[in-house]
Amino acid sequence: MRLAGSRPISNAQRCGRMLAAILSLLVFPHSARPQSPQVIDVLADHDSRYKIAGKADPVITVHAGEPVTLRITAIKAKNRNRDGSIHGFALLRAKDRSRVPGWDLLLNPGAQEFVLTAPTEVGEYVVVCTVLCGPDHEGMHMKFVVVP
Ligand SMILES: [Cu+2]
Repeated sequence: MRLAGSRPISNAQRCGRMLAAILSLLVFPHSARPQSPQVIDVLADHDSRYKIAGKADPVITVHAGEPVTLRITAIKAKNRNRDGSIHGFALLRAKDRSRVPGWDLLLNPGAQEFVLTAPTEVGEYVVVCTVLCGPDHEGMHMKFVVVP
């Protein structure tokens, strides 16, 4: 692609760019949607740790019942499951460690996306790995908070 500003652009080019911008809005309307789901990026890393960019102590905070898009990149630790999954991502209620339906995910190597609904019950939860991914598997967990 030509660098903008390297030459004066014609009206036809200007028109083309405007059309491209309008088309991108039609094709990708998410940015324009007022109720777009919260996108959460998580790394399930080779050292059996969940990581969130910019957070030393990763915690996921969501609003009760809101739509959530989980984008998880998984990198293999030592072992993989027979089904090929290398980490898990299961949500448990902190008070009794009971599982939250719909939040029991198996992760394959690489990037994957899940469209989920946040629990409707406000409170503290914990994310745990459900794949025996390596020697540090027991330490693979993360805080998860549901706020009103
Ligand atoms: Cu794991």
